[in-house]
Amino acid sequence: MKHYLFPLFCMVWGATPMLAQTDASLLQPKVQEFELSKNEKTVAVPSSYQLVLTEGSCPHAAEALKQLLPNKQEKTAFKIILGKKGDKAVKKYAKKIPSHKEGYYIEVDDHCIVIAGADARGAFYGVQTLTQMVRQGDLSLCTIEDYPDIAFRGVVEGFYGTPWSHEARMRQLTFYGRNKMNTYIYGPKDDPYHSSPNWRKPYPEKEAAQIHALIEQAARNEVNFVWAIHPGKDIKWTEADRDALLQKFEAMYQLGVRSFAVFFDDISGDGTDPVRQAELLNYIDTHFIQQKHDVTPLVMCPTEYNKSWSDVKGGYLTTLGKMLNPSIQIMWTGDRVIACIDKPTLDWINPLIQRKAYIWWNFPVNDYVRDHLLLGPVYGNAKGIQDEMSGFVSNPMEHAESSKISLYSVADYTWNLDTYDSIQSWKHAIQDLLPQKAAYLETFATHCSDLGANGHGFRRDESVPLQPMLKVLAQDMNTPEAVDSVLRECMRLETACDVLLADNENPALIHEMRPWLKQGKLLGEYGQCVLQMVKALDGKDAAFMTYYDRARALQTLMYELDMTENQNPYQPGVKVGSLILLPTLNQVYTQVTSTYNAQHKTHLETKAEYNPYTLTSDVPQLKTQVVRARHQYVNVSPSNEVIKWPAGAMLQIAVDQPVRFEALTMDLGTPGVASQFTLEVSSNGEEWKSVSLSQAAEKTEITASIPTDASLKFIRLTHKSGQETQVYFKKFTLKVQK
Ligand code: 14T
Repeated sequence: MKHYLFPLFCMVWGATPMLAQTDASLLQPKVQEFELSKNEKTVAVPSSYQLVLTEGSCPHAAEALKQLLPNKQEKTAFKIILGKKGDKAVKKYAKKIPSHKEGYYIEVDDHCIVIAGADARGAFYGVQTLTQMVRQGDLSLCTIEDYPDIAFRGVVEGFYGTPWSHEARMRQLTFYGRNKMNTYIYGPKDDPYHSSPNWRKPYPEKEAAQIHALIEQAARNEVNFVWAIHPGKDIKWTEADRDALLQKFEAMYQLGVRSFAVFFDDISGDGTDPVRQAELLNYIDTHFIQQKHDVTPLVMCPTEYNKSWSDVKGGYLTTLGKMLNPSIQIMWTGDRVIACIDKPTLDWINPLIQRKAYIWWNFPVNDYVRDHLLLGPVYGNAKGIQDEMSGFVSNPMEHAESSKISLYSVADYTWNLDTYDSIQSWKHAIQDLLPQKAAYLETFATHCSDLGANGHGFRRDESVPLQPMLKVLAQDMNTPEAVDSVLRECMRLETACDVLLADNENPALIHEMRPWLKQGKLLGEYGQCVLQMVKALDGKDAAFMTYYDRARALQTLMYELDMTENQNPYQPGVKVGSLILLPTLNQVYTQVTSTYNAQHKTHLETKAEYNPYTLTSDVPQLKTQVVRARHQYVNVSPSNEVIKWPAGAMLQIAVDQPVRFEALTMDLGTPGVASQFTLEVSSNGEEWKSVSLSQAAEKTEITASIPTDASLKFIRLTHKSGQETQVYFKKFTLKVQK
């Protein structure tokens, strides 16, 4: 039976109200069983108390309790009893403690609080729950039975790009503890000592000291610090490399690591052999993991880590499933690299690997859409599948603080799948991250959640509450209700961005979001201008022209921001509201300006923004890549994947006005591969002239200099060898002259 008491108090924007009693619906993650005592009484948070516990039994829980209620005294009537199953202190409550690992039982009555964990971590989680209750105000007399639905819950720092800073990681670990996540897998792709070739070497002193500090911080927060190694790019299947790996693990063990993972993702060549992988992992399991008696089960990430990349007949997954020791966990991202998880996902993979998949959820990671910040709700993972997975960890953005919006909800989902409510959880996350300015952050995040077009085809909804009015506006811009509500929302967005830009409550968060906040502010201003243009259309005064001039200026400012901030080499730029808000505003801008031109016989610019370049391809993995013009350069976004390029297939870029193509630079990842391709240019798409490609020996870069011709509109690259080839697609940059 679940009894939630719904608050009589409304949430007040920007402030956490003090409740006179406990609101179970606000406890995070949502508790499994909450029962109010029949008398519905409350008790004030004790100003002093006597602590009853078995010394040393739950040190982190005891420490957290001391932080919460420092005023522990010997002789006070009010008691707090803290312990774990088997402790004398909680013997009386033994039957009430949930049998699940990491579960706990809480009982609050008017002279005593009991926190009894199924284990030490459960007791720590009980204290976290009590902490949240205390922050709400008086405590309702109640009992709580709580436990996680999924055994391993948390985060895998597994993205490409700038690894999180040491300070960011320290803050993350506290956050995981507070939200009952027990796993942090350390595997940043850009840490040289995690991957090839330096995985064999010990960390230098400074890095080792930092990792040691992280391990201590993880322990204080009851988080397993899982250290991952990524050896597959250059591993030799020799005893020497096997021993090198074991030695590195031993060195990490000496530093304090008690949980280990081996990643074989994103590699090609010899490292991908499943028999060798399984032999190595079983060896590590038998000779290292099982020998130490304080190490958690080994985790591995397979090379075929999602369904779309799996060749079942090739037998990779089946081999791992058969050979790997049963205690070794196998990670899985789902049906695709970026996918949400449901029952069919697990029904497909679990039988193949003969165990429950350990989910690596690739959200909110944005390493393939770096011009977007993903601040929206966490949704799309199924309920009712808790018993089919052994773990669920989220791969976040390189923006650590901003990722907490999603991570809070991942904690919520993985603890209690069936009561998970994505919108409610998202609102609570925002409240938790920035309590004083939550309403503003919510407004901003509402319009900053989609990923834009991307090669993985993974999208998120955006601007949801405003969508109905945006759709009305797009159909008929002369609908006053729609004009006014969109105008008001744009004003709200501008205000929100200003308030957040000036805010001091969480400087690390604001620092990460700054470029997007600036863009959001411009977008809010732009929206207001465009809608004022609509309102001024019938006016007899000069207002229209003023709004028009400002709208044009704001378009330029948004473009300039996109060209100057967050200039990473992958997806440079800063996008906000790109799913529906900005496109709708641009459409209204075009319409209103065209109408004005027709009425006044003027020639104002009607185009809001457009991309003269289009990409077409019959290479399935390249079809959805994005082509962008920046200054003199036209770039196709690179892909992290191994591209299977069919025989005769091509990639074409077309431009809608003739230009002069100067040169092409590309990187397909392999020396000598240029000879398999032809490059051609055309002015009409029918007659083609070929251009020679050059590639220096041993180099992966390919260049072509294109003979002067100012009338070109097409350029295409065709694979001419008679059979499919595998390449990377690391760079494709065309230099043009206007
Ligand atoms: F190991 C994995 F499960 C995994 O997802 N690996 C990477 C991960 O590090 C990265 O952050 C994530 C999102 O981009 O996707 C995987 O990276 C890729 C994705 C590809 F499509 C690497 C190569 C790819 F071809």
